[in-house]
Amino acid sequence: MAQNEARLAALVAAVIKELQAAGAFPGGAGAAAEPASAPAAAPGELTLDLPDPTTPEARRRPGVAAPRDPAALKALMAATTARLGVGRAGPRYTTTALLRFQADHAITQDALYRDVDPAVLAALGLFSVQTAVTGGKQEYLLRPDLGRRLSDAARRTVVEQCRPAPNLQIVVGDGLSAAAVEANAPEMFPVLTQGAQAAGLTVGTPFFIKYCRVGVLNDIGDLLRPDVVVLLIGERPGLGRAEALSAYMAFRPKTGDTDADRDVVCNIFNGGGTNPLEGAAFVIQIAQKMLKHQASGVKLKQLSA
Ligand code: B12
Repeated sequence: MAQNEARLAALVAAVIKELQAAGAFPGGAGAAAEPASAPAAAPGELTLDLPDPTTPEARRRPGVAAPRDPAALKALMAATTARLGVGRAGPRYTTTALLRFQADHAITQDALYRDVDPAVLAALGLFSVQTAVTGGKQEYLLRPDLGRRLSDAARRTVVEQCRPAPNLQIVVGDGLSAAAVEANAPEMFPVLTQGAQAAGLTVGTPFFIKYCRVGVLNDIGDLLRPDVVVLLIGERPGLGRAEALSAYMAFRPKTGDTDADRDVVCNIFNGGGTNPLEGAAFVIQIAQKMLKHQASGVKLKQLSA
């Protein structure tokens, strides 16, 4: 028994030594030295003893042991969010690359499953309503049809609280990423409202829709009769990229309309996408175009070609 334990301890020590040599732990002799880890915890105390693998610096740190052209590799990695230069351990990922992959997956799951921070909505002065989804995020994911319809209570609230028939109705929906709404809506809102006013457009009462899908545009059109509706909604997150917001737009949407009647400004986020200020300005331009041609989607493209 004691002999087995001794052999196991020797095996673990050998594996740790190997991982250190491969650079998996801070202080190891591998290609990509990580920053120092947090101090050791007192016994029984939980602590994070690995550096955050998702910081921009960590992402840009090459994992290739001996690149032929280190400067070119760094430039290549800085040019894209794709996973380049992650290195390998034999035919496998390095531990660092695997941990980053898992951390990015966690970021994606967080963005998808959590709710938008109520403080962000309050700061934007939005009241909240819900679609016909009643069974939480799981039902929202499994039943897109329910996310395209406002609940009966939501219909009443919207009619009671919103100014009818504005030129521009702004709505925010959680969609597939709470992080996207939090990261971009606060920057977009002032530009949207001021841009609309400068263009001489009347703006409706904005509100927030929980468990929202793009197709809910039709209900909003039926209830409020706005000329143009813009729905700011969280896009399906990618690995480690959860802040991308879309602005889906439609001219006088109504029951039965499809995506062919809609337009979208996508990939709105700072640091690689359409920045939110530009995105908002673009939305106002499209709204003006929709009003001019009294159309949206494919019809608008044909009329404005
Ligand atoms: C998922 C997706 C799809 C799925 C939608 C299926 C579904 N039920 O979710 C499928 C594969 C069908 C699809 C098809 C198309 N898509 Co698409 N799609 C996406 C993707 C990856 C995510 C969208 C998302 O998160 N929406 C938010 C959630 C909450 O919305 P939802 O209500 O769940 O789903 C609706 C929207 O996704 C919408 N939708 C999806 N794509 C498009 C494209 C346009 C122009 C419109 C108006 C609506 C629309 O359709 C869904 C049903 O109503 C985006 C990439 C991105 N960065 O956003 C591209 C993206 C939106 N799609 C795009 C395009 C071009 C198309 C197509 C026109 C491709 C083609 N040539 O056929 C078609 C048209 C779709 C349509 N509905 O008529 C482009 C739009 C570019 C632009 N600015 O015009 C994007 C940005 C991809 C890209 N980078 O090129 N798409």
